[in-house]
Amino acid sequence: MSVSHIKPATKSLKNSNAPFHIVLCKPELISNYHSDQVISAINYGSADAADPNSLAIELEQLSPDSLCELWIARDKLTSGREGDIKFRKNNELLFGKISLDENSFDNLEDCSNYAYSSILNFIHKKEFPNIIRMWNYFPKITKNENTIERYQSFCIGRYNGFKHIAEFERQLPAATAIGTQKGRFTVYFLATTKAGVQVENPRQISAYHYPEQYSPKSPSFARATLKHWPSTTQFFISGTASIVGHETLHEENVLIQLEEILKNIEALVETVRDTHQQPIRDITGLSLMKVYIRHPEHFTMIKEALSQRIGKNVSVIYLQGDICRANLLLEIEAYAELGTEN
Ligand code: 3EB
Repeated sequence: MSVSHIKPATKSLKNSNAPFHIVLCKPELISNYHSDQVISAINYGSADAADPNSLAIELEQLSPDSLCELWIARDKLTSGREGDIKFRKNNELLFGKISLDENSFDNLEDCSNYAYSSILNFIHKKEFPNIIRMWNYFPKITKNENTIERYQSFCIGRYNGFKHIAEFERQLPAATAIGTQKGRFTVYFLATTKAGVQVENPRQISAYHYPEQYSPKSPSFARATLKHWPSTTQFFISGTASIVGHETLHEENVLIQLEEILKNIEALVETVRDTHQQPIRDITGLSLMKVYIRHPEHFTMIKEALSQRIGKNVSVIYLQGDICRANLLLEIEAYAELGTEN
C-alpha cells in the first residue's frame, strides 16, 4: 500500500485522480495555472482585490515567506452568484463564499444565521446539496457582547440555520471557526453532489453534543470528513484544539497544547486508517496543515516543535488567529489526499 509522500505543490494535475487539489504556494505561482481551473486563491493578510477568484482572510501570516492557499480544479469551472453567495463550480464540486458586513445586522447571531440560512437554502436548490467542509472567520471571537461571548452568538445563529434540516447532526461538515482582529464576517465552503462521511474523534465528545457551558446551542460541526471520489479520497480535519472530552487541557502551556492537538489529530488519522481502511499511516501522511496561533511570540517555538513531529512532506501555513475559547492558545486543521492504488 503506498502512502503519498509527494508534496502536493509538485503533483501533476494530469496524473491526478482528485477533482481538485489544495496547495500552499507563493502568490506569484498562481499565474502558472489556467484561471478557469482556479477555484479560489485564498490570501491571508493581503489580497489582490482585482482578481474575482481571490478571497482575503484577515489573518496575519507568521512565517516570513508568505504563502497563498490555492484551490485548483481538474476540470473547468464557471462562476455564479446568488444573493450574497459567490460560487465557482464544475460537474463535481461547488466552492462558495459569503462575506458580510456585521453592521448591517442587529447582532452577530443574526449575521451568522443569515449566512447559514442563505448557504443552506442555496445548496439545497442546487445539484450540490452536501457540504463537506466549512471555514468561518470573524472579528473578536472571544469578546463578550449582549451578555454572551461572540463565539456563542455565532454558534446559536449557525445552529438555528441547520436545525431545519432533518437529522441535521448527521449532515454536519468538518469546520474551522477562528477570530480575526478586524474585517468582515466570512464563510467559505466546499459542497458536492454526493455526501461525505463524517468522522468523530474517540478522544473527544462530538462538538454538537457539548454541554451547554460552551454555548447555549452547541457548535455545529463534525471532527472530520472523508470525501470519496471514484479513484481517490480526500480527508478534511476540522480545527483541532487541546480539548479532551469537552474540556480544555493545559491552559498555561502552548507546547503541551500542541502535543494534545497532535494526539487528537493522530486519533482521527487512526480512525480513518483502521475503521475506514484508508491508506494513511500517521500524521506524516497528511498533505497540509493550517496552524492558528493566538500569541505571535509562540510562533518560533511551535514551528520548531511541530516540524520535528510531521517531517518534511506536510506543507504548513502559520497564521495569527484567535481560538474560540480564551484558554486555547493554538488550533490546527489539516487536509490530506489519500490515494487508493495499492
Ligand atoms: C473545539 O474543538 C475547538 O465552531 O466551527 C474547532 C473547529 C472549534 C470548529 C466551530 C470550533 C469550530 O471545540 C473549537
